Amino acid sequence: MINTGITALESYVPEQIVTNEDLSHIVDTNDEWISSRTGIKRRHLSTGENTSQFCINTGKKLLDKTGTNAEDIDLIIVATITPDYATPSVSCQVQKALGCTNAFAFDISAACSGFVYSLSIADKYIRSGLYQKVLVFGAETLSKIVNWTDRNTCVLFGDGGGGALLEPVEKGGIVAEDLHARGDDEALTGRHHVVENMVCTHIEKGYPYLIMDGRAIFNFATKVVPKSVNKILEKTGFTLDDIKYIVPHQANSRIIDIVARKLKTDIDKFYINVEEYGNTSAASIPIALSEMSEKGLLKKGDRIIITGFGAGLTWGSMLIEW
Ligand code: B82
Repeated sequence: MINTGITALESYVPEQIVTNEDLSHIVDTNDEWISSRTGIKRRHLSTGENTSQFCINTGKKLLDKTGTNAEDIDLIIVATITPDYATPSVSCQVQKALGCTNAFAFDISAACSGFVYSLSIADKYIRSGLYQKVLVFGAETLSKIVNWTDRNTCVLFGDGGGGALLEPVEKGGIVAEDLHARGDDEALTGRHHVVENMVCTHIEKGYPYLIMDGRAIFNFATKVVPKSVNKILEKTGFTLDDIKYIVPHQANSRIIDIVARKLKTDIDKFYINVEEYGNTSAASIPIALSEMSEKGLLKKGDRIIITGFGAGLTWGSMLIEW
């Protein structure tokens, strides 16, 4: 039986750091307001690099680190809601830049759940036995779609990317998943592309930025995330004592506090780095995993649950064994 393992993790975030104090000079806000409601202290913002560059830099590190030849990569998946172009896909830009001439490539749009969805897809290709080496990225340049005059949203988001090399393993790896979507809920939307052409009779007024009903998505996240984590435990027969870390999408530390309380587990089981990067949507889980790997927190035999939730609405969790 073929399982899918994560054999390497890397990330790349832009160098420029913008603190809450820095933001207080462009909108009416302050560090106390932002950090007490979100846990965010600073975020990395792009000074010009686009989403593809975050993936390319991450991908180079993954190939170097593992001694993998670019031509041996079979598939590249990029989870993003902020691609450089409508077409070509970010994954095709990565394929070209890394020289992965034998890989096919596509992007996935599932907002903050994008990395979990993409791992799920990669898992099926590898389990089929037809493909062996898959690069999966989550990367965003959210600063492109944030309204920098809206103090309620512009303080929340950051830029960056992370990724993983996935390969067949004999045991462990991706053990279980629980994926969902609820398209009828529009509490979080971003950049409306309106129809405008010579036969269009009614041109809608678009809004080119992220919009969120904070309270509504907060309630959504604190309801579905504990349920989804419990579903994973139910499917596998494990309890939270068998799980070393829960790695949630880094949207807001208050969401994570409530999820921990509802799961009746210690907050220390959760890996949290929202303080440093803000909300980077599809990039938040791979950046967190890459940091954990760098710190030596992911040891052979460790089980973790990753859980993504966001616009769509979409959400999903996965149990991965190291
Ligand atoms: S908030 O609405 O302002 N709030 C909750 C009542 C303050 C604690 C808020 C803030 Br500020 C920041 C983020 C959220 C939030 O709920 N975010 C999300 C929830 C579900 C899915 C995705 C997100 C996200 O921000 O990516 C609420």
